[in-house]
Amino acid sequence: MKRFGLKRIGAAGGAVLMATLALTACSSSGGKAGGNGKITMGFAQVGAESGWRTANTKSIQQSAKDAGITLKFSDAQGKQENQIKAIRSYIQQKVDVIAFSPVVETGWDAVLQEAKRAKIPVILTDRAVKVSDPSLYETFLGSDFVKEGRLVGEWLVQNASTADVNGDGNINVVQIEGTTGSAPAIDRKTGFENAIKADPKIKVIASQTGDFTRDGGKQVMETFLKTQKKIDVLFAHNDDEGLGALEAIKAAGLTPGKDIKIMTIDAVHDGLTALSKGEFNFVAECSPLLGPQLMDLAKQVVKGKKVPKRVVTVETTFTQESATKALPTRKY
Ligand code: GYE
Repeated sequence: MKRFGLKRIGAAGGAVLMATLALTACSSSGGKAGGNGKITMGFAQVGAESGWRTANTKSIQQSAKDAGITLKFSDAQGKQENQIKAIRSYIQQKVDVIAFSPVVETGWDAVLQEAKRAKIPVILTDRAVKVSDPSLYETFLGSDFVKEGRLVGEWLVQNASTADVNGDGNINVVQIEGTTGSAPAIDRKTGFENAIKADPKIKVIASQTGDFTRDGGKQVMETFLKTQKKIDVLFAHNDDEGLGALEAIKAAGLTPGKDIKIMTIDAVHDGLTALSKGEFNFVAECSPLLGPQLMDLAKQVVKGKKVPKRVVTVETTFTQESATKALPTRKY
């Protein structure tokens, strides 16, 4: 079995990906279409929980059209059981390739084995799974969530001198986590908490899930504001949670960005707007524009070509100045 290295490819790096794939070897397994036949993809989406997800769905639908791929799309409304049902129905419909963004990491072995038995290749997009047999999927396309969390933590360590808002010598962080059990929530927490170990003054004093939604972020922040006396910093696992938290902070008579420093992940338009206004202080980017790369990968696996097991999107980080510059041309 040939080994493939980790490829780092930007959201607009389809050309690089194609070049990479062209060099890879053919395998005998894979889908039935290919050649000039039209490919049908079944895509099981998480839901519509955030601005990121909306942009991701649009990217997938548009790219399928552009690539001439017939897309069967389902929205699981945040429930794993719905995603499993959708995948089973794609297997029954004998689609050429199944792609999905797994709501949580575990519990996929059985349904992925069914897809394998039906010889339908599976591509993971955005979020990872934990399965006993890695041959149950062809490739995983998405961000490095541990790195995103680390970049946020490193920024806080570097800016610690301005983050002790309460001036008591400690930097008290509250964390609003993403969906419990999801790869981005697990990995962002790990990356962040490891990075802040560099400064013993920085402590996570409370951490709770906001399920990646505005409402969730607002509710959790209300609880934090009631139960925690000295909050210096908020780390929200996505922009929407941070935007919900802004409402709670303002309602408590505090000024976001000043009385509480705020760091988030995603960098969708609304998040960058808050950053540009000084209501957020730092945002790590997570690109939702995975559609073009997904369609490229789908065409390859349907032809039975081997593709890199992991394709990582290249991302950046934003401060107030760079957010202000990026906003006019921001695509999502
Ligand atoms: O950060 C969040 C969304 O899985 C990377 O899911 C994705 C996350 C994203 O709901 O906004």
